[in-house]
Amino acid sequence: MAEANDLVQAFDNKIHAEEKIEPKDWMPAGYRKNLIRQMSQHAHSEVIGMQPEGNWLTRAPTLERKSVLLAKIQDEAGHGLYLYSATETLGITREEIVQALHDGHAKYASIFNYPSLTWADIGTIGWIVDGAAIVNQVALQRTSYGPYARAMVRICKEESFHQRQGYESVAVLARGSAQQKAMAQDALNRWWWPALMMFGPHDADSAHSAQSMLWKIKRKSNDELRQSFVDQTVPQAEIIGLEIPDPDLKWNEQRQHYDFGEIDWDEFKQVINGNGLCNRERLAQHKQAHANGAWVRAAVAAYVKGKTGESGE
Ligand code: FAQ
Repeated sequence: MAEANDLVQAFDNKIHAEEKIEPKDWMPAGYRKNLIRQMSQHAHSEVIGMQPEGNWLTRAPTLERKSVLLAKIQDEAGHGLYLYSATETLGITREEIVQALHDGHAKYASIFNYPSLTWADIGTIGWIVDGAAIVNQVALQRTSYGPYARAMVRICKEESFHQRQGYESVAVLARGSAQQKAMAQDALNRWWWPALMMFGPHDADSAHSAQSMLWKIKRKSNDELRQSFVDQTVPQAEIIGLEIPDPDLKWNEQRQHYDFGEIDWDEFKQVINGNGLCNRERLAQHKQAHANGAWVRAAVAAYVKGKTGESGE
């Protein structure tokens, strides 16, 4: 008993002292479970997030845009891989993590259940979807679990490039022909509210926030992060002459922040419960790709077994 209390005390002391918790350290079962949940969902988001963009690879307007888009999508796959590996350090296998996605037990970011209808959507995803992801992930660089925090440092560097290329692409459309500008505005109209939903429910309605903040898994609350994103994005839209689709958006001199309208939480709930526009398509495509890759996994396992005598699974 005394020993168990010592372990809890040592864990609490580390959290308090801003030291990282590492895979071999003792940690409360709830901390481990919560991290597996958040990190695996984060990994799934990176991987599923490749789909709306991959859909435009063959239709990119120039060779340069195509190369940039290809590099970005490959980066997202890399982010998924770092995050799956970091999650595995918590004692769960990749197979179990992927199975949870396929069974519908694990979520992924709601935003990727919206369709990318025009080329302007691709720039807009870079600008505001990666933009929202960065705001969240910069805070997560200080998360208390070492492997997650370190993965975030590299991921943030790459996401910054994604955000900039997206903003530049939208800026080109916004100063192009009237039709191009209208296409950019239409994309912003459709992606703005889903981007705000990426930060999750209001703090008061967030199931995991209170405990995650105490354990320093989350360093800023859902609402704080959402506000930072709005504050940084509104001036960016102004510079390129696009309008944020929110009649309630207004600078609040007293708060020194933008006030903004209410999110459609019914839509959010529908999307995270599997009923968004593309949920079924996204999951079906993931299952198909996973099945297509079975022979690669089998070949790797056979290779490792041949070299080391271990199963490689
Ligand atoms: N979508 O109690 P909370 C990217 C769920 S990466 C779906 O507030 P929490 C890169 C939540 O899981 C984007 N589900 O939850 C890229 C929970 O359900 P559960 C991904 C959501 O964890 C760009 C329930 O609602 N980033 O975009 C969402 O404390 C472009 C209650 O919510 C991350 O994952 C949502 N938006 O806070 C790739 C960052 N919001 O698990 C390609 C890491 C909430 O009990 C192209 N994650 N839920 O079944 C986080 O920071 C947190 O998990 C939050 C949610 C803030 C997302």
